[in-house]
Amino acid sequence: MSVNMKDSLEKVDSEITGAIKNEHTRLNEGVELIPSENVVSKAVLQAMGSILTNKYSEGYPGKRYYGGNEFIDVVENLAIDRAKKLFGAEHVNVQPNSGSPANQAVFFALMNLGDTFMGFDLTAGGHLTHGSPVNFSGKQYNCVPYNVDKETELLDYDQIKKDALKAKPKMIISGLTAYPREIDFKAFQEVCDAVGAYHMADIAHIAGLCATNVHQNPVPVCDVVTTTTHKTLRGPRSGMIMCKTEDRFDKEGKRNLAQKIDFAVFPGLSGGPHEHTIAGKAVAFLEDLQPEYKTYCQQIVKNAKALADSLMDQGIELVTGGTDNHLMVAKLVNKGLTGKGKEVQNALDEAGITVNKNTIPYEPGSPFNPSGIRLGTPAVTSRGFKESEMKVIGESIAKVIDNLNDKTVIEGVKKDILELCKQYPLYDDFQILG
Ligand code: DSN
Repeated sequence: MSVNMKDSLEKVDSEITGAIKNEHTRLNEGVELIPSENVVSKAVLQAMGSILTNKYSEGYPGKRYYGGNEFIDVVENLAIDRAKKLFGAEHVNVQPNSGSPANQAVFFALMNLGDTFMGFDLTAGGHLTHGSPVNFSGKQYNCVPYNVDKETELLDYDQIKKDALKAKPKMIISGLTAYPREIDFKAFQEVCDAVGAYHMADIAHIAGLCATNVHQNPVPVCDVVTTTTHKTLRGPRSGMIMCKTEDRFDKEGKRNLAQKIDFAVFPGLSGGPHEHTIAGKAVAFLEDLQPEYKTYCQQIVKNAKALADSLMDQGIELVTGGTDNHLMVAKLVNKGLTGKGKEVQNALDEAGITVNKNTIPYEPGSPFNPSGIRLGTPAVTSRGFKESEMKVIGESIAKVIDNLNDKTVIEGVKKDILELCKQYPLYDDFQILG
């Protein structure tokens, strides 16, 4: 094969083209209910697929280690300014490549190795980077986890405060990946104030809801807030850190809080930022600043409540008995499916419904064979689904769960789902860019 730099992807690489087209068909013909996923606009895709991928720009706008960055600075400054406006943030770093590196940078900026912090237990709704023993956060730092109340499955802020007074953490992380209720960031801040800890909120899942005040916004409250940009924010797969300028525990230090965060990202952890992705973030933030985006975020929550109601009407139990945000966790124990989250995930996949197996609080199975599935509405809401479609999807999910090994039922559900999806085509003007 001779390489011609001007040939299209379709002409150059039929294997990658085929995989992209198949993924498009999968998305178009199925219902995407993984709560951490979404579908981006064509404008975001174009920014990410642009020539900005060519450039090295180590450093920050106006202070780069390479020449030729005048237009890259325009891109990065636009992303920063739009994010500040969206969240009311004092300082923003748009360079982390995803949520985990963003969280790692905060650990690096605010703590010394071995320091104690508190994070939400992974099986009850936290994240790997909130102190899991197999992650840098649990290996290199001393994590004292907090959990939900066994009966209510809700966060118990009085208990968290008692635990914090004992543990004396340097930092407390608030945030979620599988907790279906509103997080009270002010209550977490009170705990942090009582024990003299930094407060880091990880809003990767709920960032869009926070930016539009559909959920409490932690940015005015916390020292530092991290997020991914590809979930409810509906931007490219990436991350971001927002923080106060001043470090309230180190007012005389060599660097203020904003400078500590920036220094931890670069040169602490990363080299050249991915400016094509930063351009995608800038475009997404511009979209998120429009009034329709708030309506979208409100619809995410309405759809989640409709899906939760539909599932519960079919006898499926949910963690905490419902949802306040974009996600819910279905418990399979009362269906005789303890430890069978993976089987349910696979059966739903066959029916064209994508969810992920998930642990439930005080999991009786194991992380690899958990007793729940996690579902969420950001992607289906982007597609245009409303409450009536969520009711049908809830009924379809229940049918699969109740007939896990019945291929005829699963085939029937698949047909219904395909009919539903045909009414809401996704990327119908799809073409491979380039
Ligand atoms: N992996 C993400 C999720 O699915 O919740 C969190 O980063």
